Amino acid sequence: MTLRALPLVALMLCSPVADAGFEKREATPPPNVEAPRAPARPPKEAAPRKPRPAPRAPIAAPPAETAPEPVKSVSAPVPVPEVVRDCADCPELVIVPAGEVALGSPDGEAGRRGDEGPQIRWQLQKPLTIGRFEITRGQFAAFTRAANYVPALPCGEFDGKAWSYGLTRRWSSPGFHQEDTHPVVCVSNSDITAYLTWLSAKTGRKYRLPNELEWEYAARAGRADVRPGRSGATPCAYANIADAAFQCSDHFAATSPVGQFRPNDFGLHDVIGNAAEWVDGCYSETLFETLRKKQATGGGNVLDGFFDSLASGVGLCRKVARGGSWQSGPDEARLAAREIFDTFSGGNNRTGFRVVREAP
Ligand SMILES: [Ca+2]
Repeated sequence: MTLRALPLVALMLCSPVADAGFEKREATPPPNVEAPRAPARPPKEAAPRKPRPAPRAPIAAPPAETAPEPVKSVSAPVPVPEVVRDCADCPELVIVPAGEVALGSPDGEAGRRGDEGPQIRWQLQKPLTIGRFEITRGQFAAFTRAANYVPALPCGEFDGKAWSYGLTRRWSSPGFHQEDTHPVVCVSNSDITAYLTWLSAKTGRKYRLPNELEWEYAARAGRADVRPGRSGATPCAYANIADAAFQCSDHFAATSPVGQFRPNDFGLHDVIGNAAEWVDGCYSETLFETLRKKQATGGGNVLDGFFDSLASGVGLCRKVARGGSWQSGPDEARLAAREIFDTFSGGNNRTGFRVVREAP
């Protein structure tokens, strides 16, 4: 029972079922956004799970499919960032300034795993234009209509004890109540790639996912905190999390409307909680150590090709989600936490994404 790996889907990819509609890791064909995709067949049998590290507890069990509770108001002033977007219904973007921040977590941080360090000083060398919010269900729905796109891969869900995958859960029916203003979840790598391709074509601008370093820089907003919020602030003012585990109440049992909670100092909302966020690239246990060594030898702080080389050198490109979700307790809902998934062939009902728009 852990959040760090999804072996069932990994094994599914190695089975004949993979040829019947499941994404193969080694072959990532460009998504066809013009024609509907045939629905994938469910796996024929469950594969045994490998032993897992101790789970990060506590974890919220999924809620019943009921309407959300009343929203708690936040009376303190909220900073208003400069917002840009490429069309009326395009994602709102904020411009994160260049600068330097410590990435990763210090040795003594509660809930820390070894792959969050060593802490490094990292420079964002050019401003980064990144989503103010997670992509919403309404935005994703508009894409599926415009592109006639039909996601085909299963969606995972965690019941508080174990993961399961099936075709009954999908972005439009993730297993709990959602409005169009909620972050889309149950999106796979193929789905996200198709969305980004469509949005780029629609706007004439290049959209992509942030990589891990960009994500953490933007999420930290220059701060070394465990999670957003000034000293003494309740986590429930900044994030939709497994609030009972934090001994506060955010009033949402599953996802909430994006922007419901206070932004960080760069104007980004929901960097912790609500939907966890897929980031670009493959997982490396030694990401921070590799960067530290490169910096120490005068090689700078850019890891050009690093993530791609991981994908080509190993059997599976394990994917990473950052920020924790509505289902995350204190260990996962941290700015440095890295959730790892053995494959990205299917999404899950607690993870969505945020976009980056590249400079012209
Ligand atoms: Ca919550």
